[in-house]
Amino acid sequence: MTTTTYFHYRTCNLCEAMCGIEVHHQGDKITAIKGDMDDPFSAGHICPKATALEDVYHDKNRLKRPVKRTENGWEEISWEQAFDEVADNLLKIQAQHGNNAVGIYLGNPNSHNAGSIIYAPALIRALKTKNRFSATSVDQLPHHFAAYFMFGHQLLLPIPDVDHTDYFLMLGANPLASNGSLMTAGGIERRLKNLKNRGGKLVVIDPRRTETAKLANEHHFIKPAADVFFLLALVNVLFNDDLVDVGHLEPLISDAHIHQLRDLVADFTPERVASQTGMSAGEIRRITHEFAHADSAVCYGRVGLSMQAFGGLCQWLMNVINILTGNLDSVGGAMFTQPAFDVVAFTSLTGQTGSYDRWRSRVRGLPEFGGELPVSVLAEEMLTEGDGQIKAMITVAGNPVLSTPNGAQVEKGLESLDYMVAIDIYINETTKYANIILPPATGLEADHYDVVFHVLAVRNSAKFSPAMVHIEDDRRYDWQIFQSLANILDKKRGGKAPNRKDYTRRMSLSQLLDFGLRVGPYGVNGGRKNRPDGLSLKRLHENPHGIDLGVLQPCLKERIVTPNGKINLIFDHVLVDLPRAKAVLDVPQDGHDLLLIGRRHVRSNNSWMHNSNRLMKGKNRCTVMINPHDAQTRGIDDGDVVVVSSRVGQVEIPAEITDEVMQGVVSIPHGFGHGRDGVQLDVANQYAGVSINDLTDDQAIDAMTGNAAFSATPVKVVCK
Ligand SMILES: Nc1nc2c(c(=O)[nH]1)N[C@H]1C(S)=C(S)[C@@H](COP(=O)(O)OP(=O)(O)OC[C@H]3O[C@@H](n4cnc5c(=O)[nH]c(N)nc54)[C@H](O)[C@@H]3O)O[C@H]1N2
Ligand SMILES: Nc1nc2c(c(=O)[nH]1)N[C@H]1C(S)=C(S)[C@@H](COP(=O)(O)OP(=O)(O)OC[C@H]3O[C@@H](n4cnc5c(=O)[nH]c(N)nc54)[C@H](O)[C@@H]3O)O[C@H]1N2
Ligand code: SF4
Ligand SMILES: [Mo]
Repeated sequence: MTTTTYFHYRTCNLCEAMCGIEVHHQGDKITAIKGDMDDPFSAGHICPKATALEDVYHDKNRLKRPVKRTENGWEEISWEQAFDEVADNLLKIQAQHGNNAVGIYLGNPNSHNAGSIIYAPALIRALKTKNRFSATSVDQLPHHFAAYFMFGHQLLLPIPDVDHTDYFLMLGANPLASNGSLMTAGGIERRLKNLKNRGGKLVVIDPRRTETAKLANEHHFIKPAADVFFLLALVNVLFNDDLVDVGHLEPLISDAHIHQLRDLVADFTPERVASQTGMSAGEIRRITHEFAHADSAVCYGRVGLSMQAFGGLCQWLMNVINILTGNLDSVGGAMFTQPAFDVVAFTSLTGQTGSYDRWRSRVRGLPEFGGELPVSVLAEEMLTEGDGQIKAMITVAGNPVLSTPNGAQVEKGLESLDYMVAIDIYINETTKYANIILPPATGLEADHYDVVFHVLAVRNSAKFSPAMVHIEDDRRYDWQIFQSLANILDKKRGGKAPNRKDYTRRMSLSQLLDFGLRVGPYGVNGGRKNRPDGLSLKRLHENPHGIDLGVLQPCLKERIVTPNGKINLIFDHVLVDLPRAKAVLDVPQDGHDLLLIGRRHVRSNNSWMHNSNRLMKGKNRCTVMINPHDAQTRGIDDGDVVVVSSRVGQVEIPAEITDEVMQGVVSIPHGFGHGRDGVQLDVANQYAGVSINDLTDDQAIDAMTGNAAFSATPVKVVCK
């Protein structure tokens, strides 16, 4: 055992912030994890989760080799046997019931894992199924939807230029807890404080006075899922008060669209929307004027705005507001990154810019987007008998029992399957239903490059994280599992040999990363800034803290991929959905009891970081927050266990009385609900909590995009 301390530099891949970390280790024993002060992007920032990478690394519950569920419990088996059995069982089911009888669900950590992002498509193609699902449709699908229809590519997502903006209008996001989303910005608290220090303004609109709201110059409560009306009124004021000025965007916008837009929002005056939103007409007008008059401004909204009944309209409207004020693709506004490994350019070249309605779900008839169906239909596709029913599932780095709406129904679905495979590192609430679990080597053990989050960052940069340690010969990385399974499925189908043009079938992760960096915009072998000292994997190896590639630059003209090269300000779905909003506006609000929203805590990460003692100890975080007025009228005292019930289920949970949540609103964090039979998470089981998704409704979706509408689930709360 070595006693020499080594310093290992890498990027923390737990959330979207891309913080540089410095891991102190003696061989494979970690002695400390600190922020990397020399990382040009995050400049030393980390959150408490970074140190928990050590806990995941040493976690006794973490699986390292394939396991098979038998009558005598879980038994370790070889990779060869595991791949063989998995392929045989899936192919048998497909032969009997058709290709769509096998479904696949990809969870959030896939997007934080270079190997999964690059290699999962090969497995998906090899499965030949249309029943593909992912966490996208319980998260950011409306962002992709708006980007696809407005800019021509589902990944052309505008990112707030937080480091240069003068006015940040933020809705339904709490970056002080989440560390920023679709806004990769290591050290977001520092960046927001800098914004205030340079005289800028941060305005937060949220049904809860969050950590971020407390830092802001202004916070306004808004009724859950009423944001669409606030945003429509904002556009209305822009037109009526003559504040529209698209500036440099003029060549990209058609006048006809501007005129049409003015008519579309004509009814939504601040006065009309005041009672629905809970915001006064005067405040809405003042915010609009301040936004329009700021030297630069950006309107940004995250999960609170996409996980709701009008998620699609909200994301469209936020783009519209940035465009009408000339703040899109402009310094201090909403900008587009130019990443070194440019997935947007690659996929544009191959025509994979996005897709819509090429097929529909069998039971509810919901359209696919980007090759995936909304995960809200997953349970009914497993449980409804008939041709095309899902009989087998593969879950990859996902926990849909805890993270998708009506989780109890998903659980029933998984229980009813003929066969299930999980590619995962734990036996948790979802993977316990698998017949075989294939566990990858991951985290500190794996090479890493943030293929996704460099595309969503507030600054252009590139960094490669090599594996800290060598893994044993009988371990596999995610990318190797995808590659092996895809190849073995093809081979057993007896078809042609795998397509040699599909590089992911035969090249390693580092070969593909090197290739992507070389031909990318900063690469040695191509791109706009072709130069001999350009990027390659070797260059990144030589710069372990990462390489800064500069501030975001206006670039939409070069990056937009709509057929006519213009921004599509209005698209058909908007015209279909606006009347739905109008109808809701005209209905007097009542008939429900309280409206449920979610929340995040800086020491949680969705459902899977709860097995770290240092993250879990302390005050119980799985509580239902309730406003003092609502508590009093129900005779609820702080700490009382209450029963929260919805159309689909009920949970018992301690009440936390606080005026942080607005009257009429209650909040429960997601990702809890451990401690169930068969779950092998020793620490998480001690802090079990209950699952908010035993209350959220699989029938509640955003009609435009199919995204789950978690926010504003109607619930009753009574004393136990
Ligand atoms: N610590 C931690 N960090 C994380 C995660 C985590 O679980 N824990 N998860 C990661 C993931 S997967 C994601 S997608 C990002 C999400 O990143 P964020 O979107 O910043 O996440 P939240 O903290 O949930 O913020 C959502 C906010 O929306 C508010 N809200 C709810 N409903 C409404 C509504 O109808 N209208 C308005 N205006 N606001 C509403 C909530 O009160 C909450 O403050 O965070 C990532 N980072
Ligand atoms: N009510 C409500 N529900 C929500 C949300 C909410 O705000 N409110 N948030 C939603 C959002 S934004 C998201 S993104 C989803 C997340 O939903 P999911 O992605 O389904 O859930 P996670 O909790 O992220 O589960 C991650 C799984 O990946 C495994 N894992 C971790 N690292 C690796 C790895 O490197 N390789 C592999 N193969 N497996 C790994 C973990 O063990 C765990 O099983 O939840 C959504 N659900
Ligand atoms: S903020 Fe995110 S990336 Fe940074 S240390 Fe925490 S979990 Fe890791
Ligand atoms: Mo997410």
